[in-house]
Amino acid sequence: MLRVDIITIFPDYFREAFDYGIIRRARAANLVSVQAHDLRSWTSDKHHMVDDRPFGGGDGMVLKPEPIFAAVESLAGARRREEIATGKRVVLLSPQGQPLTQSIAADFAKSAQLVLICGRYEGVDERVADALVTDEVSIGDYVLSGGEPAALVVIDATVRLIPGALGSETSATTESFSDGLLDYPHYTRPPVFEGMRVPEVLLTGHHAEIARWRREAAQAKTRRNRPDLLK
Ligand code: 9WO
Repeated sequence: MLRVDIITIFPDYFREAFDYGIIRRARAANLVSVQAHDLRSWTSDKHHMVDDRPFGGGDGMVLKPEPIFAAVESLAGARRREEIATGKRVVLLSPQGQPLTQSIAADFAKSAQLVLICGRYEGVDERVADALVTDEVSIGDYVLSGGEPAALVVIDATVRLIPGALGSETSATTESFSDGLLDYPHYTRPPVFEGMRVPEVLLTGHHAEIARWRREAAQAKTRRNRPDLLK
């Protein structure tokens, strides 16, 4: 069973996020447990302060290190990266992280525990990334208002790769990225919709021809939208 713990100042953001589709089924099958925790519950001052002003000046506020270290200590049993048990990962979602890939998600799916730290405000005290985090991960080159949407993306990509999480109707190996290309185009009925025809070959039942069409269509799509994947 993979245990996923999310550290956030907005735990309610995740309230219904895991009640749908593959994640819901994986939870029901005890393949994964997911829990969001309020960072403020690891503060010790009267006002439950999680942020403070940046050293060196500048706009906005920075998430303080103490509550984050305390949260990871209570959730993963360690206060330093070196003390984190094998199979546990402490992940900081950040635009400065390494880009999330299918291979990183597959790695996460094999772990015993994922602790996901969601940043807010202008950023997170760098001592978290330096001394506590095992993986700093970005979901793409854009700025979000916080790490929460990125945590959802990481969890979704990860949970569906836990053996048994996908139904027999879908196999993770026949999908986008497993062969380094984008997925081929899909069609269903009707064969003609507002004058737009489904490619004739898909209606013929010639499986070898269909496989060839799909391979070529996937290549064409990849060349147009993601030429970087072909190099
Ligand atoms: C903003 C910014 C703008 C220009 C160059 C670098 C920059 N970094 C940031 C930044 O770190 N903003 C964060 C916004 C502050 C903490 C909350 N935010 C955020 C974005 N958390 N997580 C993301 C994110 C984005 C993409 N993938 C994973 C996480």
